[in-house]
Amino acid sequence: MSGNGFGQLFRFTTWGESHGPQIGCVIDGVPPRIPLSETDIQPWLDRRRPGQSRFTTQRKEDDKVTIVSGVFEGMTTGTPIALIIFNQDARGRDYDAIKDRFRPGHADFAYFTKYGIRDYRGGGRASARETTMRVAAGAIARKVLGNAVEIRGAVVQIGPHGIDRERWDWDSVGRNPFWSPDEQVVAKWERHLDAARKAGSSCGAVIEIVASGVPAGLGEPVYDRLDADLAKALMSINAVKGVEIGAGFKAATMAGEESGDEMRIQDGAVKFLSNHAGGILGGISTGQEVVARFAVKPTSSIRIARRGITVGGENVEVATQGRHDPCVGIRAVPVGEAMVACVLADHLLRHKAQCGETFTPGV
Ligand code: EPS
Repeated sequence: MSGNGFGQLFRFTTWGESHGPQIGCVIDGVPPRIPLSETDIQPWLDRRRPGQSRFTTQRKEDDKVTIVSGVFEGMTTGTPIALIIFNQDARGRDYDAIKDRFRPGHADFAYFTKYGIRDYRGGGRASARETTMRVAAGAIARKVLGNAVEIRGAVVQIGPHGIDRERWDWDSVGRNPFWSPDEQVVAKWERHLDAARKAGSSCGAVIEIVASGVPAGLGEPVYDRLDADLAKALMSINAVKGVEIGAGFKAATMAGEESGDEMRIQDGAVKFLSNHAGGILGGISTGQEVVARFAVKPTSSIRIARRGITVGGENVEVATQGRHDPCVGIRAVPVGEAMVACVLADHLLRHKAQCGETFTPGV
């Protein structure tokens, strides 16, 4: 039934609307005795927060999180962890003009068709505001995974302009407003975004998430393969229209002898000579970096008038005011990282429950 929860052993459920009073989540299944406080969660939320550059929505939220249950004297107790954030800059009236209109490409038509009622204030439940709590859950997932697992993300394409992978530098990602690992593409992206913004338009993006230090053995074949769960997790993010693991769609163009990652034992450990599999074989992590990409469509709430319909069945023109990201894919980087963290934490707990510690061949 209602799909507001994600995961099996590490399970989180989010609630709240974009222009309602609060948003929150409950995370169940977190092992006891993990040190946890708001300071473990806040820095991740600060990376996603709106209003931090001219290339994102100008809505100002401080996204200050409070832990309201599941932690005692700085330690998780094994009981549900509840988190809450108060919306500070909600402005539902911005949407009065479109309360009876459906925006082309927006979830509002589908929500109304399904439920017969919708919260028209912004995206309501379908707003990027909801992703705040995914990031909060992801911060706790990172604690479950421990420091040996590192999950990082970057934007690799905005509109039609991709990065040059030869220039990939993780240190660049934190130095520009686009999370680009290629500093030289930034000027081009700036021009593209400024033009879209000024025209009242929007554009899409591709984000890549890389998780290193992931132990071999995570993933539950055949239906809960690690890659299947990652695809679901990333596809569940607002505006995502495509997900790839490793070589992804390019794998279909490769020959067998090129695609399969060759293996060697080196210094008593398994070494793969390439990573087209994205760190996953048979739905199970191999110990290589787990690599996933997802495509975010252009924001559908735009100022350019487009053909839409009303609740009453009239043909109208729809233009959206309000504060929108000209490219919501930019702020999807911390969200993608968080979803990957939640999937990995869930599968770590599931793997340990069935198999105990990991068996590594050749060691
Ligand atoms: C967004 C539009 C606005 C933003 C939102 C992203 O939301 P709504 O359509 O619900 O009014 O302000 O971002 C946030 C509030 C947030 O916290 O991420 C958009 O179109 O991209």
